[in-house]
Amino acid sequence: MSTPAKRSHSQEIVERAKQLIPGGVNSPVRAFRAVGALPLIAARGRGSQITDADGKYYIDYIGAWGPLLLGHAHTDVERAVHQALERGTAFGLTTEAEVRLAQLITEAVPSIEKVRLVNSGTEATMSAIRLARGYTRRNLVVKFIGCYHGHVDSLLVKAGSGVATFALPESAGVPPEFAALTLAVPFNDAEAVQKVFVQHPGKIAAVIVEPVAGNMGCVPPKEGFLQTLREVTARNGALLIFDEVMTGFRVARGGAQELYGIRPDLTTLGKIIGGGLPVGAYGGRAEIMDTVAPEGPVYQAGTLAGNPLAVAAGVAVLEELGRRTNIYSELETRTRRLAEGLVEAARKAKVPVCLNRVGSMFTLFFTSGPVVDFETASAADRERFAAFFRAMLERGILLPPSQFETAFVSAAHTDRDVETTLETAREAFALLAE
Ligand code: KE4
Repeated sequence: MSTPAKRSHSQEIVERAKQLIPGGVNSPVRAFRAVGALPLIAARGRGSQITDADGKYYIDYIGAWGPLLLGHAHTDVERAVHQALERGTAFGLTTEAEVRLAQLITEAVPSIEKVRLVNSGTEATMSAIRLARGYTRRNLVVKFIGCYHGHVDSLLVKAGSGVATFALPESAGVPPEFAALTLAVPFNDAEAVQKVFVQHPGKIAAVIVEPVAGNMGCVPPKEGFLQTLREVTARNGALLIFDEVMTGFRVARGGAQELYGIRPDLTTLGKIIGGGLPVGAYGGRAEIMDTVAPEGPVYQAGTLAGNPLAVAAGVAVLEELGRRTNIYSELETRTRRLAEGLVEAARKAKVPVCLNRVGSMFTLFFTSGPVVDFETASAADRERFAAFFRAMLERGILLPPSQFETAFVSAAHTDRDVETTLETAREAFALLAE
């Protein structure tokens, strides 16, 4: 009788994790359920590469879901965190470093006159919604179908990311009374937004939007869409919230609002501003932000908000971005080369794809497209995406494990990485075309 194949170290860890953690993961998308593959167990990262628990190397396009603009284990970040660690891990008191991070954020994003640091993107959006409701004294919030703003009860309505990946119309546990306060309209549908304001005059506190959607896969805003949001909210006394947790410092140093020339009332940030450690932030006009406790009546707090280690990593990254002024043009050139190569490889293999990209964030949709909202994103062939994902993974290329996620190129990715990725993609597409 043949002896069962010895389980890999990764498989052993996955089995142990499943005994102790729901699904064996601390965030659903890491379970690789949508792509029918064994979830990766990361052991270490360096630059553009990660190594799994069995010592296998991958060129990484997940990038920790966005924070690692400079790549894994950047020396500036390592040094900054080590130095902060020698001074202690937390004080529950203000430190000079968090004032420095606030300064770097406000210098890069002019619409942010004051900013509050929190521990995650979810905390940032949750706080921004509460602030908008407290400031306007209104209760309704408009969001876009397929956009994901973290696991905030009132925003887990027709959301993207893992909610879309697992085809959950909304999450269990969110009372209908909460969901009733959220109005969800199609992304890129300016008319639908104008209509919802006519239907609910004087009742809408805010519109929250990913200015470049990244959680139904990457979907850029149509010409004029963001401008319409700006005008409609201003005309109706509602706040415009740009959720730039993913796009902040990603698509430009000043985020999507710099790229598209729109000034929102509030902005949420996360990911890159923590350099891979837990940092979120929300900020905006001082007269709005001064409604937040202890200045005003909107309460928000956090034991580890502005944590010295996390802030040290964020400061190191934002200071590096201040020095490397050509980093965004480098990312644009390298990611464009990768995107064009992927589209060409698919064309040669006669596999219909539509690639959406803004700067160094992109998604390869397995549909001829165009993909402009959640409905057209949902038309993508998820089985084909999964087969492509597995073929790339087996050959050492790690893409985000869901058709509804965005891939990221970092400043650590090299031209050689791009060429290796394209050689591998040509093999993977050929397998799909069989
Ligand atoms: P966190 O709470 O996960 O730090 O941030 C929530 C969030 C808010 N807003 C936007 C635009 C986001 O993209 C996110 C989180 N992004 C997902 C990736 N699509 C995080 C990955 C995960 O959930 O494991």
